[in-house]
Amino acid sequence: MHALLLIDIQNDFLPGGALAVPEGDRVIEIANVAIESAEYVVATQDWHPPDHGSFASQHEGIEIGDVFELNGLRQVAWPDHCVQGSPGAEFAASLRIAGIDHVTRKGTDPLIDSYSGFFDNGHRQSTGLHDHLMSTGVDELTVMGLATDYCVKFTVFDAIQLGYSTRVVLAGCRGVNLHDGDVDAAIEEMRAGGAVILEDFSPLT
Ligand code: VGL
Ligand code: ZN
Repeated sequence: MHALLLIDIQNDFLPGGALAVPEGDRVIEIANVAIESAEYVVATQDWHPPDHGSFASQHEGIEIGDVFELNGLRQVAWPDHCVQGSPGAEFAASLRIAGIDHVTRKGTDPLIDSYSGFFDNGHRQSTGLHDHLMSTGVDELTVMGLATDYCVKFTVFDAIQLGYSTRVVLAGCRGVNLHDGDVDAAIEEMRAGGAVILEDFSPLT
């Protein structure tokens, strides 16, 4: 079975949000069209405790955008974002939320970040998404959402490694581009890894 996998379409990643992705709001209408035609829809939700270790605010002398070591892993320092229960962590208001069949929350452990919807950044713990998809009979994924160069990219890498046939719809993705070229590089890495990269959404069948 085929599923649509929506990555982190949350207020904090939209223009005006705490970790605003340029044009992040543009993905919503594409996601809504995709939800309409999808057999099954899963959404990930970045869901951090207020003291999450990826937040620059938790570390003396570390500024937003700095790279530092968190629990043995390379970590980008982010502004406080997607704090559990806060408005910024909610799905975008205009997203067709009623069409979402299952939500996977990630980034809940304060000691480790989780860009991928499947595992934390150290592949130490799974989020349960793979088990859920397997038990639902999902073997093909169409992925879109935010941000192309972080959570979309790492979710796609894991999806391919886990054996899912994986499509990425670029019109439904936007990236952070902390450094010029990050988004283009992410797209090439996903393609090289085995993802089918599509410019625009078109329903299967
Ligand atoms: C994300 C940075 C930090 C994302 C989440 O959704 O791509 N990026 N947390
Ligand atoms: Zn996050």
